[in-house]
Amino acid sequence: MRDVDLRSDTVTRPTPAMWAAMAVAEVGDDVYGEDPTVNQLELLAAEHLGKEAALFVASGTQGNLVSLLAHCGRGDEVILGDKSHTFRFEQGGMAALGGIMPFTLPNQPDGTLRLEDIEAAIRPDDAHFPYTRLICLENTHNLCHGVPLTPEYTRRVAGLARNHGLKLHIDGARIFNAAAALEVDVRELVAPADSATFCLSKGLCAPVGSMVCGDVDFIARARRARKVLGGGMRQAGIIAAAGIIALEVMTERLDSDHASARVLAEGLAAIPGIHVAPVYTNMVYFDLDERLPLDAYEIEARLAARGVRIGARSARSFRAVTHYWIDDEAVDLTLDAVREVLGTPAVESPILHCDMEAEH
Ligand code: TLP
Repeated sequence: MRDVDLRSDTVTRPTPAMWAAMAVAEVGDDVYGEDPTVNQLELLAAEHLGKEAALFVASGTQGNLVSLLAHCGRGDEVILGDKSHTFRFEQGGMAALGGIMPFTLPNQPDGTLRLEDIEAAIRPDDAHFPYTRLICLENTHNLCHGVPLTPEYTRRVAGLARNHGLKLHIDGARIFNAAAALEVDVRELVAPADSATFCLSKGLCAPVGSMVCGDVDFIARARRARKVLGGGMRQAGIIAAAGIIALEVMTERLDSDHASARVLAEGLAAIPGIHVAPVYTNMVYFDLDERLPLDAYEIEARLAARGVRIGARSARSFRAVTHYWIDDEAVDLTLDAVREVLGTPAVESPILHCDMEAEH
């Protein structure tokens, strides 16, 4: 039975080219700055994002944490979205390890923070308050259905940050998906920011790793923060070799994952009782009608028994994420399995299309 795993793009295994590159990677001690493959990856990442320097870190979570530690001191405050990954899913690392306080603002359905909300959240210079130091955005925005943030919006937030002497960080775990969806150079998306992270190990298929990008001074501070977090990785060239392929090759093919997501969404939307959220990139969020007798956890288990893995997010909702290993056949198998579990016959025609653009 073929295994179809749509729980996340984090499940992606390395491509054959990555395995080959890892087998022959030149390595050295990266804590001494002597791993040539890591050094090459860092140069390439900085170049791709249009920043002065870059740092190879273990994960997206570590990348965001070292960025926050490099921008903020203890007692400083960070403005970020209430649906951001950094606030929701990083164990409060900024507070636990950095003494940094999150000031959350409501993420709008399009993943943005309202400029007036940001402005109102910035603390005046008053001994009662912490110093506001940083604004964080997330692009694409995971919990907001994988929506990309535009360069225009990012520039406006950066302008506001600059006017108040604040820094701007972008959690760009999937920034190359944003660039592909918006058809812009990724540099445009991060140029207004002081720092940006992106993940090599999600849709880009590398087995491990993320990059932190920014100016030379910021990266020097981030490097120190990585070390204190135990992130000095020594002969990391083995995994950096896969990262180079992720960056140079895999960033060029993300449109195909977005197309698969649209086909999957259209197929799901045609199944009675399923409501599909707008699809912008590689994420398909969908809900179950209250009248369906099975809950999402039961459906998840029955799909898994058929070799199809989709993550239930609550008793009535799911997220499916497309990636390199999800081809047309995998999408068909998924739709067949969902129909079977819900007891719905395949819809021949006409296919009901959900309007992907409607809510954006
Ligand atoms: N997201 C994972 C889970 O943690 C939810 C996923 O399956 O989507 N920023 C964003 C926007 C992310 O979506 C993630 C991972 C991270 C940071 C953290 O990356 P890792 O898992 O490498 O620490």
